[in-house]
Amino acid sequence: MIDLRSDTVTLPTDNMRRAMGEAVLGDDVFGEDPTVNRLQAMAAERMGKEAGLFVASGTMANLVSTLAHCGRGDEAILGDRAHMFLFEAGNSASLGGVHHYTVPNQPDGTLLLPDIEAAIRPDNVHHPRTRLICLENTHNRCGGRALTPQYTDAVGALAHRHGIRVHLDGARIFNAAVALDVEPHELTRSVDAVGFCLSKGLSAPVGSVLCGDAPFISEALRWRKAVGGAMRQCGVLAAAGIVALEEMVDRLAEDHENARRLAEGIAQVPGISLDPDTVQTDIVIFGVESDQISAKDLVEKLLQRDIHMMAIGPKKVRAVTHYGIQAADIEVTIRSIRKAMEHTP
Ligand code: TLP
Repeated sequence: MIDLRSDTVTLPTDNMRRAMGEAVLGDDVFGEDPTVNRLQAMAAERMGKEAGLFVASGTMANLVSTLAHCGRGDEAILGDRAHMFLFEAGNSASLGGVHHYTVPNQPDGTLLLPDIEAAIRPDNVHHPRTRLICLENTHNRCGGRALTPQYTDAVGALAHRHGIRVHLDGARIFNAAVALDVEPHELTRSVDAVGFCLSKGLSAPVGSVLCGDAPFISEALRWRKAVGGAMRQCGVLAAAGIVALEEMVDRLAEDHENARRLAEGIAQVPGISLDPDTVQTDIVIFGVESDQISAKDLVEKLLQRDIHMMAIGPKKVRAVTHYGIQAADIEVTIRSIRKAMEHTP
C-alpha cells in the first residue's frame, strides 16, 4: 500500500523505538520527567521562545493556547480554511466559549492584512472582545503553502499595535522552515505562541509542543490539566520527539521533492487540474475536472491499485508525502492516476 492520506501515518523509526525503550522517566505532573523536560527545552530553543509544554496532539496545542489567551465571550480571528476552524470539533466554542471570526484564506494560506484589521472589533458592549489572531504554517487546506517570516512579522505588528495576541498553528512549521530555507524561530519571532507536531512529517508516534513565554506556558499548563492532558511518565513519548527533532527535520526536503515530482506528473494527466508551482512542501491538493468522475470515485479506483489518498471535497483530492514514501512510489502513483483517469468515460 502506498499510503498518501497524510504524513500522520508515519511510524516511529528504529532510533525512536530504541530511545523510547531507554528513556529515563519520572512523573511529569510533578514536572519530574527528565525526558519531557529535555524535549520542552529543545522545542522552546528551536522556536526561539522561553518555554515549551508537551501536549498530546496538535489539536490540544491549539485548544490549550486558545484557552490560555482568551476568556468566555472573547473572539479569535482566523482563516476560513484554518484547521482550528474546520477540523477541531468546534472546541474553542464548546470548551472555551470563544467565538471565531473568519476572514478569507488566500490561496497561499495568508489572510489579507486589511481583512484582519477590519475584523478587529471596536470596544463596544455589543461586540465580543478581539483577543487573538491565529495563523497556520504550513497551511494544510491551502495545499501546504508556507507563510514567510516577513508576512508573519506584518501580522504580528498589526496584532500587537491593537493589543491582540497571535497564535501560530505550526503543526508543520518545520516543513515551512525547510521549504523557505529559514530557521524555525524566524517564522515564530513575531507570534506569542506556537504549537508544532512531532507526529506528522517528523514521524514520532504521539505529541506536539506548545511554546511561548514563561507566564503563558504556566497558564497553558493549568489548561492542559483542565482538559485532562496532563500525563505521567510521558517521557516514553517525548523520547521519540527528541529523536524527531534531532534526526528527522532535514530529511523533510526529500518529502517536498517527492511532492513536487508527484505534482508535476499528475498535472500532465488529462482531467486533473493542478499548478505544480504551488506545491511547496509535502501536501498536494488537486482538482478532478472531468464531469464523469468525483474525487471519491478516483480515490476508490486508486485504492484498487493499492494507493490511498483522501477526497477532501466533491472534486478535490489530497495526497501527502512522508518518510514512508520513496521516489519509486511516486512514479507508480503517477502511472496509476493516469490509468484511473484513462478509464473514465
Ligand atoms: N491534520 C490532519 C487531520 O486533521 C486531517 C491531517 O491529516 O492533515 N493543525 C493542522 C494544520 C493540522 O493539519 C492538524 C492535523 C492539526 C492541527 C491537528 O493535529 P492532531 O491530529 O495531532 O490533533
